[in-house]
Amino acid sequence: MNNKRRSVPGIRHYDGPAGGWGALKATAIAVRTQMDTFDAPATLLRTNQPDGFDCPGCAWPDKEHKSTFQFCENGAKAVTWEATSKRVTPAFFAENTVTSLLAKSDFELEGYGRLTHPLQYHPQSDTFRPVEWEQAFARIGEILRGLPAEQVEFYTSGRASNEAAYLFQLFARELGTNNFPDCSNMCHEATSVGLPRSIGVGKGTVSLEDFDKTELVISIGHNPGTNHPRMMGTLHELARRGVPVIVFNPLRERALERFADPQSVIEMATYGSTDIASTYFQVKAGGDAAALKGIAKHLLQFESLRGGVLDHDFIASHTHGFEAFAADIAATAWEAIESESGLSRNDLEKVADAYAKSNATIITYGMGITQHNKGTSNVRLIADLLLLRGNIGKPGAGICPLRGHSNVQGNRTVGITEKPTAAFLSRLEEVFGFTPPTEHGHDAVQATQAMIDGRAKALLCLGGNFAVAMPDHERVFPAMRTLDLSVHVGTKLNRTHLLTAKETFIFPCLGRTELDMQLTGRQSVTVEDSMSMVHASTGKLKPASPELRSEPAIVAGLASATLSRTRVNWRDLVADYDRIRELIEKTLPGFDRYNERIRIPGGFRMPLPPTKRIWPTPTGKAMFSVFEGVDENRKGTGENILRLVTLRSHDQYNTTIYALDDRYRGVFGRRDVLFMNEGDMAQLGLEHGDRVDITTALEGSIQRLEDITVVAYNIASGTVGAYYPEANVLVPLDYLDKESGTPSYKSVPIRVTLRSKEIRAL
Ligand SMILES: Nc1nc2c(c(=O)[nH]1)N[C@H]1C(S)=C(S)[C@@H](COP(=O)(O)OP(=O)(O)OC[C@H]3O[C@@H](n4cnc5c(=O)[nH]c(N)nc54)[C@H](O)[C@@H]3O)O[C@H]1N2
Ligand SMILES: Nc1nc2c(c(=O)[nH]1)N[C@H]1C(S)=C(S)[C@@H](COP(=O)(O)OP(=O)(O)OC[C@H]3O[C@@H](n4cnc5c(=O)[nH]c(N)nc54)[C@H](O)[C@@H]3O)O[C@H]1N2
Ligand SMILES: [Mo]
Repeated sequence: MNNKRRSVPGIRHYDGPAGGWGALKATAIAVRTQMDTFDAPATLLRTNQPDGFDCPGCAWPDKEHKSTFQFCENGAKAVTWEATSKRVTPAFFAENTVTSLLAKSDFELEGYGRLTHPLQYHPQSDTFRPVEWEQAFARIGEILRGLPAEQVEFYTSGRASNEAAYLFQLFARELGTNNFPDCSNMCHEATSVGLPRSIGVGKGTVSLEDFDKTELVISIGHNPGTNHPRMMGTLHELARRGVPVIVFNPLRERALERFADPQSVIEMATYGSTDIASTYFQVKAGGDAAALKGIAKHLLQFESLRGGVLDHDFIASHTHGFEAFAADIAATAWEAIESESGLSRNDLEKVADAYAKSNATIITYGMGITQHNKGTSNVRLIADLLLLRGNIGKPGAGICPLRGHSNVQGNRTVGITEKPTAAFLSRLEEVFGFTPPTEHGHDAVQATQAMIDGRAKALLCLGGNFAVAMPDHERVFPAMRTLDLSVHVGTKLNRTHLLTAKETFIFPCLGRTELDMQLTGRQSVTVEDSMSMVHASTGKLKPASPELRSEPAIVAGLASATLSRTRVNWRDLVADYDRIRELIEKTLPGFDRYNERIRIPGGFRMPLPPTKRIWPTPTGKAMFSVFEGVDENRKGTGENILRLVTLRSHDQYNTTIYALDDRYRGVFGRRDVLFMNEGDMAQLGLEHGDRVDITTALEGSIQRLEDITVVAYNIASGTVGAYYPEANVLVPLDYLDKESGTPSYKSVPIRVTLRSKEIRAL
């Protein structure tokens, strides 16, 4: 850090490791500000225990779900945020109009606490008022029956359990639509589309045991210290075993550099830490495809010079398309690779060398790969690199997409998809006796477009904060207001709830941590983690309010009030969730003896044929792909273009802002910053602390974000970073990966203009 740099309020250099005492302190603060300290320790101890609840924080697995409590700062924040003692009651809503609430920040809205009553919007008074559950269901049923089914959108956020998600899709399909926008469409859709084409299954292939056996990990475009903190334990162990961890990330993320394990007595006592990344490459945003192609190019060259690098037997017997892949790599020029990735041919040779020496390699990746114009092709390129050396379907090796929400993978498995398979639809028909629609439905961007065009009239949200999570708020927010009906099932108030339609309802639901009692007694739900392990989650806490209902109960209530000739006995299913699981077992593959196997601690693994080198692709082989050129994204128009990545801070869970700090990046009490490389700043005549306006630099774009403070940061040249969701206004709705529909949140061409040299006070 440059000593002469002027000081900017809230910006301080952070020198320590990630984790360590700072993490323990942050946990204590989360507990103190959200919970009764009496309940907190027991609640936290029940996270990810065989008879406890699944941590709502992330989808990283636990070893057999029976290890001793794994300390995790952000897991603790997620749990205490839900188990908070704060409440938003009818009295609160009577005092605050929707217009006045819309002026509050996202941080304030959720910070008011847990929703306690079902609510209906009253336009005359501009307030939400309590409503009886059954009365609300009846009115919603009436509206939905008056609409063509294709005008109704069913949005799912990935925290919903398998049981709730299954009932939700059943409701939609019996009504007659496959419109399933979901959070996965903004997240790992590139994985769900790309991996089936490459290996036949849209899921990762590694398990935790593979990390014990691996010889090399390449980590691309994810920030585990913040977003998958329990993964840090695994990375820490690897580093201690001397396994190289090679990182590709435009930002220097502290946890990937140095981490102090709060579970390690020695590190905690000595203020020690462990270096995580053996090598850290600050690739340009959107430069990974170029880098991956460079690594492949070196490998092919090593092979022709010295041989023994490619796994020829594997390629011959298990793959298809190698020649076309190799020809494209040979035709890709080093010049293009270097300029697009920002990395040198020599740097990439080091990676290729380490990769050629390793007998078992895992590649992990996150949003830095998927949220680009060619996210799907990026994912496939990662698979290609692994296939070259037979790194799929052998111990210690494989592909590891880091999922987002704790059950986003499970939601997809149980049928939340706008493109259902014919096999699944015919099973639904056989089991339930209604004919589900075969026409493909809408994903998240298509649903929004349908709302904008007036082709969608109702939006039902099973969790989430749809409008805020989406790009292009200037277009998405007004679209919410054109609807006849919006219905939200949630735990806390958020902005999407307040963008009211002609009629709007908010239904408060039980969270993961809470006791779920139904007619036959206490219920458990099930979830699937990033490594395809399905297990039970059982809440124990007293519900935040006696009025709350479970998500399955709310979905069933809506369905029975809407479908006058339903073939499903909704009430019976909600009485005992085992009955929902029986139906899942009957209609979907991989759930044999579902109820029996989730009663085994740790649960069971969904079938993953590629782990046995069985490839459910049309050719029966793993498929190499061809990534045309090296550009992952459209170039902007005009001069001085920078590439914006939108990021999560350490104190947020997606659109939920826990606090205004981002400790490891040295930002405190504010979020209105633009991380910028010092060379780029000098070139544009900008100083640390200057205030700028940002505009999107794509043809015809009008997106704009005003008054953002420039912060000098260790970030790849040409790349700038700002926080999600504030920066979502800059992402055009149609700036996306055409194959998967995923918005390109990590690569928006932008331009900055100086607004003021004056430093903004906090
Ligand atoms: N505490 C917490 N946990 C979470 C979440 C949360 O918000 N808070 N969100 C959950 C969800 S839904 C998800 S999807 C995951 C998200 O987890 P991540 O995938 O880690 O998501 P991001 O924070 O968006 O950050 C991505 C990382 O990619 C880097 N990056 C950006 N662009 C590029 C690029 O072009 N190339 C490369 N190589 N790197 C790039 C960024 O610098 C950043 O370090 O986490 C889940 N877990
Ligand atoms: N610019 C930019 N935009 C992005 C991203 C990015 O990296 N950059 N990331 C994208 C990604 S990866 C994702 S996954 C989406 C996230 O999109 P969403 O999943 O829609 O958003 P969340 O912020 O996770 O949703 C928070 C809300 O969920 C509700 N909630 C919490 N717990 C529960 C529960 O147990 N049950 C129910 N019913 N509701 C609950 C609360 O009311 C809370 O307000 O955002 C996407 N948007
Ligand atoms: Mo996500």
